[in-house]
Amino acid sequence: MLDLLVVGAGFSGIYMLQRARALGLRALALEAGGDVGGTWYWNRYPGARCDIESLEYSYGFDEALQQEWHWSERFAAQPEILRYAQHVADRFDLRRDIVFRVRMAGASFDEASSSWQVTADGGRSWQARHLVMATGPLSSANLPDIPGRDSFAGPVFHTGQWPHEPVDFTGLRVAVIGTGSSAVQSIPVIARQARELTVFQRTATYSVPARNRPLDAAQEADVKSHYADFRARNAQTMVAFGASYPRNDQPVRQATPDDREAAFERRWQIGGLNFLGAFGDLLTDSGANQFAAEFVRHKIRAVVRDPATAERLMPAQPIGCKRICVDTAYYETFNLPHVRLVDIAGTGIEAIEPGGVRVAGCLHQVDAIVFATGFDAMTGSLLKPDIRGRGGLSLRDKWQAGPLNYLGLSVHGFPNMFTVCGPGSPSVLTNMLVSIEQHVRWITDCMVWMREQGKNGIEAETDAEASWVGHVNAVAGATLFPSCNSWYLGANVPGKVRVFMPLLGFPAYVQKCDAVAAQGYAGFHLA
Ligand code: NA7
Repeated sequence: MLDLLVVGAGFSGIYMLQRARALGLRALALEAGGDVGGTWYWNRYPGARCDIESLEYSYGFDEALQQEWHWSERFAAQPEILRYAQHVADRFDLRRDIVFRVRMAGASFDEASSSWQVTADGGRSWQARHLVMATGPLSSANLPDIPGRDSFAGPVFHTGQWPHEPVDFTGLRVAVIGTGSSAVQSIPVIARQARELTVFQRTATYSVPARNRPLDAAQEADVKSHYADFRARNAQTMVAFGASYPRNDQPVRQATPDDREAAFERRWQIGGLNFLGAFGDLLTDSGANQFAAEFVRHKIRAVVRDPATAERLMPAQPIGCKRICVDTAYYETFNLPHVRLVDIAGTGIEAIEPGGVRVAGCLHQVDAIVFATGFDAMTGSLLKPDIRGRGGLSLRDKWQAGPLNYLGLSVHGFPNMFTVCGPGSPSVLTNMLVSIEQHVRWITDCMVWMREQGKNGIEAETDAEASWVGHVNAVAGATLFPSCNSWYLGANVPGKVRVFMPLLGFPAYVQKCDAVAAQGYAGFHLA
């Protein structure tokens, strides 16, 4: 029997494998893709790029690794991040314990042996003491069920399932549906090829310029001279990144109008997600938020020449309650004569027909459709396989009213199952690499502790998980996050229960996890 079976060989899965092996645990990983990389294996759409800076979006667990790897840009593009994941897999010889092109079908917990029986499509199966779901919070594509969707005569793409072979839009009329991060990154690149580009927008989005550039050699050398300190400082921020641009805790109304605009402008010029760190209350006070929102709307007006298009691009929701986008020439792209914006707020898309996309009775003729419609976030990839815990309890049934778990790590009724960056943990509200490393360390330390203590079963207690979900929602409730229809709340998927899933605040979460472990895994039942 394996000590652990890991599902997924993205950044969570490969580090889980590396650390388990280093601690003398027998581990195997299953991966649906043909190689490591997870998100960065699947999301190959034009313009795909990380919105966390390269020097931060990388592992810190091995000093030699972080010294030897060189990033070429401030924000790395998908091919380079994929090469990095492949490099890590080679460097630590991880591929020999990864079964590729195998998709988990289900798993069931056997009480007698206190172990998991995991099955894959095609009928193969494995037995393991622990099941580690390293399936990623944004890996289950959301392909909306639009009438006639499958009748379209031309090629159809989803940004999160992009083909491996090159896609050439030259001379084609292309539709992009959605205006989240994937759309904002791909639209300017697709526009360079397409003959016509029509963007279907349900909710206008706030986007801040990336100001991407080649990585500065002096900055790289400086960070590498004290990499551990650099990472530790980042891990002490709420979001586990961006300590180089410290958040100004001052409330926005304490600043004079000139100072306020100057602070926003400074961050706009720096570029990237740190824009919302300009003042301390932008995500907690809707009046304060309006100042930042209006600043961005003003930028949109200044860039987009056609006033009607600029108006349609103007977001109305609080800035930041949906993840802000980081772009290169997104708004500028709408000045190109062959790019059009179709507002579908209120109407939605009526139908997809062989020749195009119909909205409010009007057929927009296109040759190719790109769905940039996001993911069934946080729970989608956990609920796709049929996971059965003690007594045959299904995870889908257990989570009918939302993902009930403790620390985003463990579910009552599902002993010895851990979720890496599961709902209820900071995950997508942080630099994912930092959260991944913290979870992998915590989970593997727990397994080693169990081995030393002669325990063969661990699961969250019911009280602990109920109060944890309450805590996650209370923390979010003190902010503006729940005030719009974001995927954090599951609002982007029709019929999904509305529960705020990620936890805001990395340092407090780490403290809590450490305290739980120090108290002999308080809130967990051990067998
Ligand atoms: P997102 O951010 O969920 O964006 C998806 C976009 O697709 C968004 O504009 C949605 O509009 C739109 N959408 C979703 N369903 C539909 C339907 N049925 N009709 C029209 N438009 C629709 O996904 P991304 O892939 O861009 O980014 C996900 C994360 O990956 C991102 O936050 C980064 O962390 C990396 P809506 O806003 O729901 O009205």
